[in-house]
Amino acid sequence: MTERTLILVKPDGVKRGLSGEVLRRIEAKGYSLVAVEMRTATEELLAKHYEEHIGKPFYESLVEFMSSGPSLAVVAEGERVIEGFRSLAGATDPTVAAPGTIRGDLARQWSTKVIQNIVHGSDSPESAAREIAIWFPGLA
Ligand code: DAT
Ligand code: MG
Repeated sequence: MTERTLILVKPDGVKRGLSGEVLRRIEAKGYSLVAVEMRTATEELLAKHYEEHIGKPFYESLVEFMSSGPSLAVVAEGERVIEGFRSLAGATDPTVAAPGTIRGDLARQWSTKVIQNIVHGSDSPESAAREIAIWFPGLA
């Protein structure tokens, strides 16, 4: 069944001029872009987006980083796109993310405080539906 996922080019990716490179990889893989919008996330939006991480030691610095500048919010579509984009993105820790992935090729650790890893991708159909509703409330 064709599905949709929520992808973010995070503030580090936008600042480094990598938005186009991420969109290029999504399209080169064969997925369709459904919606694309530049947005600066507020603390309130991030509390919903990162609900599962509230209370963890890195939560406050994660919110500080994620609200530090614009992100490019993207909805992409295709057969198994949720799993497919997670594979394109690579492992959470950019230092050891496999070469060939977005994080493995383009990201690295800059400080011990927060992991900056260029992209977010929904991790399940439930997360995708929830996150698309948060970032694109107008999208059916
Ligand atoms: P992912 O983005 O791969 O789904 P996640 O949902 O576990 O990873 O975490 C969300 C983000 O929070 C992640 O992209 C980077 C940051 N993060 C996760 N674990 C962290 C940690 N132990 N220390 C600092 N930042 C962390
Ligand atoms: Mg996650």
